[in-house]
Amino acid sequence: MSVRKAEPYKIKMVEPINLIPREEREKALKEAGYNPFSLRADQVYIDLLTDSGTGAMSDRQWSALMMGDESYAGSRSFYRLLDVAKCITGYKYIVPAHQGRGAEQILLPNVIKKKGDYVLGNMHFDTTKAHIEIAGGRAVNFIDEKAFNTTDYDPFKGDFDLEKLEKFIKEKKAENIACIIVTVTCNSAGGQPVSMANIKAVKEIADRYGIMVLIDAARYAENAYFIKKREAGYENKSIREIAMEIFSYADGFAMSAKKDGLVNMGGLVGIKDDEELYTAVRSLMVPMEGFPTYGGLNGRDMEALAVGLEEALEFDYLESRIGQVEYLGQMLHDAGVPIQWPVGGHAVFVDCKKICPHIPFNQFPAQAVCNAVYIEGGIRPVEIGSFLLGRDPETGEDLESPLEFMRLTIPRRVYTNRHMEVIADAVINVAKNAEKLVGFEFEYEPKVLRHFTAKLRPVK
Ligand code: PLI
Repeated sequence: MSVRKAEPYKIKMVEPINLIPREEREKALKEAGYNPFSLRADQVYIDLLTDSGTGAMSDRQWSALMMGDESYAGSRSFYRLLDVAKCITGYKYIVPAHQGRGAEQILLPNVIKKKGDYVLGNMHFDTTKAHIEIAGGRAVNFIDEKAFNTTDYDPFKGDFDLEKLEKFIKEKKAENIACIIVTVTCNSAGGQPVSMANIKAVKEIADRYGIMVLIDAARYAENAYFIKKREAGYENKSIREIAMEIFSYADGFAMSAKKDGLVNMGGLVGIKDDEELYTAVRSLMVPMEGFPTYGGLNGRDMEALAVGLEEALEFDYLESRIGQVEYLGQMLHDAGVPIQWPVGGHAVFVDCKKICPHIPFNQFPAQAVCNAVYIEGGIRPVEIGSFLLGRDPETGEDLESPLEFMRLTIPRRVYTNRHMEVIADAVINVAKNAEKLVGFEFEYEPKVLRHFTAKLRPVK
């Protein structure tokens, strides 16, 4: 009989959290314009807004902070980070950045050579799409249709539709395609992994047409874990070996280190061996992020990241981290709450189209569920649906998202399974009474990235 395992750590420091009374939650949400982004963190009991930069660092990381070398140029901490990142990825060039979008803003303008060039992805994250567009490119998604069927199990719902991808390249011609970005795991589709076979096939297609492949590596370690657990031939490989193979099928990567880097702030760009691209990235970096040996990071941040990158590749850590997300997902699934199935790596994505079929997409059903979950349990989820998607820039019409998700995003090493049970109770209660929920309309709508600062009111 195998021995049951718990979290591979014990807790050395705690941060108090507090559930304010229901009437106060109602008042707080109203004052926040029915947009949980505008709540003060003190008004939140369990914060599931994001897994980005919200994780707990280990004692090894905290002690590494003390070793930070704050030299403007040539910091020892930079070289330490370089050694670790090179060893994990096998890449020749590594450049630090202040976070994921910092990495995108120095890499993408050097890859998108002319206005209107396409950047193909499984499903680009919103900051990636924004940086593609700022650099003059056009972002197109090729996620396999299976991602949109939230009910049926598929081990790799982050996969590309390879046929569609190749057809598009043939139609639009390789010279009009800047690169292909493989986002692992695929956040927007529900934290769903991409199989190694699919990543390899994307690389083969790209090579046939001479197109560059980049990895959006924010959650690469979690993707490697899923490959080990679900893909034949990888069960006996280490997470490190799998990660190295993922990176081997690309020419470069942008990484938000706030996820699988296990730090509160940080990012990286990696370039396999293209010296010309590296030189271009370094020159853009100086005005945008900082001198090439710190890239917007303190020396101490680079030390903590060097340790975090290693810790995130430990199998026991990943098993416990993803196991906790699965624990929450399983409780919801067993209670009949519709979720993206199987559960993704960093979050449980609740299918709110199914919970609130009576709320039209332009009254934001997932936002209605998020708000109700805050009122119910002081829990702050985030909407990933039509509220986030915004309007068509040409017609001004609200765009309809294919999926209306409430994302319950689990920070790394922060909450216990008891918290997961409390979250499940609140979500199950809300789902049971969902027919009473109403949609929302705008009181104030910002022109860009509206979901962060919009103010809403319930539809009468
Ligand atoms: O938040 P940044 O700038 O460190 O990283 C941007 C970013 C890039 N790619 C992917 C796949 C992301 O998920 C991502 C950021 N994600 C956030 C903030 C999230 O809440 O999911």
